[in-house]
Amino acid sequence: MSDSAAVYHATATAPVNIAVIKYWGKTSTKLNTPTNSSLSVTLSQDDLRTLTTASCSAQFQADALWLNGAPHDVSNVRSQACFAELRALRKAKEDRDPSLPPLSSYKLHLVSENNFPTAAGLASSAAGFAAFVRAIADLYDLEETPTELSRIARQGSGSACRSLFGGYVAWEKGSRDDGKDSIAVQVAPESHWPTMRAAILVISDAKKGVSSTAGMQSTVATSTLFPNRANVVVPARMEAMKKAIAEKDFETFADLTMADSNSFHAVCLDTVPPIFYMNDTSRSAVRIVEEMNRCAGENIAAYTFDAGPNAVIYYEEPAQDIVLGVLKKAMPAAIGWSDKYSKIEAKLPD
Ligand code: 2P0
Repeated sequence: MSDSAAVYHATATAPVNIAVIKYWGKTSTKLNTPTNSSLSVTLSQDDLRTLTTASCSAQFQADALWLNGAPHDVSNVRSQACFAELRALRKAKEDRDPSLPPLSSYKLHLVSENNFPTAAGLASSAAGFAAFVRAIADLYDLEETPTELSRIARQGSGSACRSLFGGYVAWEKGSRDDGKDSIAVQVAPESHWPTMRAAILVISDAKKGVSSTAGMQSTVATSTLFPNRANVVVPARMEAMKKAIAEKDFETFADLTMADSNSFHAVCLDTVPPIFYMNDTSRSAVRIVEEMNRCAGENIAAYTFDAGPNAVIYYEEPAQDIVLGVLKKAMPAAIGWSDKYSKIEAKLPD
């Protein structure tokens, strides 16, 4: 029986993920399907996560979202696509069991908070849309698997589909015209590689100049390097990365991670007009990690950069003192503005 005064609630969290094989390019902006598959490592929710409470009630007048305390627009097509898909699943459940309260017909209120500082310069859309979808799915008591929900989160923000899981996650681009097989799957749980660690080097907290959505569309339209990356380079790297993860082969994991970051930034540079996400300080971090690995005689650290200048450094726990020690010592000197330099060490989940 429904109760017109009742307010129904569910709370969920979703982690931040950092891609080691990058998503960059869409085959359909409407469906938000990618030109290539991608693979990410999920960071610890202790350090970086979005917490979202979803509520619904017959009393609510409109769908609404508050993000870190401020009202946020949900009239955009991406939020609307997620609402519509989740409501359709709930409606089907209510049709199967008419004793359920008709939550699919109620307006939704979402309250969302990040536990990481905005100054970290991290794109929060991945964790944000993943928590959005997870919280509503829990409110609606949906039985869909994380992979099934990833298809919905993808329509909110591509990288969000990978944040429905912990550990190592592949977003398989799919081949269907309707995008139904463009979904995320867990390649390995976090417990598979317990020594894996990530550190985030905050180089700038400035908002990025070119949004990912606009940047990738420009790259697809203009870069002559891009088709080779999407069709040849990345498919081979996806397989090699899955094998490296299965074998806990950090040497290969690091080679592939650094190569793919550099390939992604190369196609950005090859875009007309060129897109620069890395800056001189980012390039210093590249040189330091390359030199550290050369001196060690093996890869003890791997850098990767997303659509901004900040570095994520992967390493294994036994190398922590040397990797973070060298970075702490070298980076302030290298960048000369240590007051603006900060770091979050994000341990992966146990
Ligand atoms: C990634 N990035 O794989 C890549 C690497 C940035 C560089 O996914 O348009 O915010 O919302 O689907 O997911 C950023 O793109 O783009 C991103 P939309 P999204 O993590």
